[in-house]
Amino acid sequence: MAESASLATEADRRFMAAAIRLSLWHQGLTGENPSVGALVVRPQAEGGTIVGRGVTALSGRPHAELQALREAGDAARGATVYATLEPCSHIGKAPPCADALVAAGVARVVIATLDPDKRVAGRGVSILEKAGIEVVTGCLEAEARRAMAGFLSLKGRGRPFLTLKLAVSPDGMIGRRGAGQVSITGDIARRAVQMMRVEHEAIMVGVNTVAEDDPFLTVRLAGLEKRSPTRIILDPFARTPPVARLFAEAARHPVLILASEKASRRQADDLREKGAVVQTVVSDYRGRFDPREVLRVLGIIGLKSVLLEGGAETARRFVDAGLVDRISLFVGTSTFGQDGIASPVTETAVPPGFEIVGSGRYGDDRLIEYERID
Ligand code: AOF
Ligand code: ZN
Repeated sequence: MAESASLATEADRRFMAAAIRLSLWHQGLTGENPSVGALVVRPQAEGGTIVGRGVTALSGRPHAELQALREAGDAARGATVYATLEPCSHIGKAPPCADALVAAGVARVVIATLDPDKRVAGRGVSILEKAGIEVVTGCLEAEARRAMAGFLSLKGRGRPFLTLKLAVSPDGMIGRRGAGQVSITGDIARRAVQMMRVEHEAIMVGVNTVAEDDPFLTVRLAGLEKRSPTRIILDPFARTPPVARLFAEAARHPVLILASEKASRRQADDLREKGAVVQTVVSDYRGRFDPREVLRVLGIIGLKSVLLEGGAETARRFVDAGLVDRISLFVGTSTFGQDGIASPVTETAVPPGFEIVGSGRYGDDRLIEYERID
């Protein structure tokens, strides 16, 4: 993007970091809109005072800047505004944020990253500059882009950002054949996984995982139960058992089954009766999905972020197709030995093109996070 990061001061970076944190509040709750953070700050010698705050409202509107300006009122005149995304220039359900910033008489706007939306794409910046407002772009851009990776993926590639979560034993196994759900990590790590579910719009698994483990795939952290994301099952032949436990809460937390045109209509109807939405995705002659096509369909639905939770074969196919953007690898403490199911990713077998972006410890278990470097 137009690199004007050199004009960002240390104070600018501090306020932008606060705006990015604010943007995370509504992560996953703003529909196809990104969750943007905006602050109105009255500059002072010592940095400044925040007089207005805004985060994109639930379902996507009103936008962050309008709310921050509303809170600031007259104090916005001559102030600096921090926005994690370029203020919009298009007329949607509300007038453009860029026009609102001009009307409010702000003196300076600091932006983390430009908006890839074709209706905006630099026009927001031009409106501000034409009105004589000083504009700084690229402030904490990498951090802001990470915070809205889902939106950028959907707008730029037409598909959701895909995170693969795996829990492996130290000898690189993700389970034991025919043993159903086995514990690889402890309770603290399992809670961390539930938090990851909260942060994504959908969880995706292959049908074998449902048949063998019978998981709920919901969030069961006290107070966050409502944040269970959509549960997606890759199930070409509509063989998800209608008695699967995940149907228990289908009315509250959607179940989306992706089946192929080869699935029996009766079985698909049975699953619909259990509360699932069954959507057809084209498959090959063996009834296998092309992972690219799966993500394309999920993009059409408008999903910005998906957490792929297994099993091994499903994970491997998305990894091999180069479609995984982030890997969260939990490593437990007890080895499995033989009859284990080998993980497609281990600490010593990381797919090419990934680098470590973070690590942590959850009880006795470790988490290593990798991201694709493009
Ligand atoms: C902003 N501030 O807080 C957000 C923005 O359907 P609409 O009218 O809400 O427009 C959606 C587009 O607006 C979305 O694709 C993105 O480009 C931008 N989102 N812009 O100025 C905000 N959430
Ligand atoms: Zn806007």
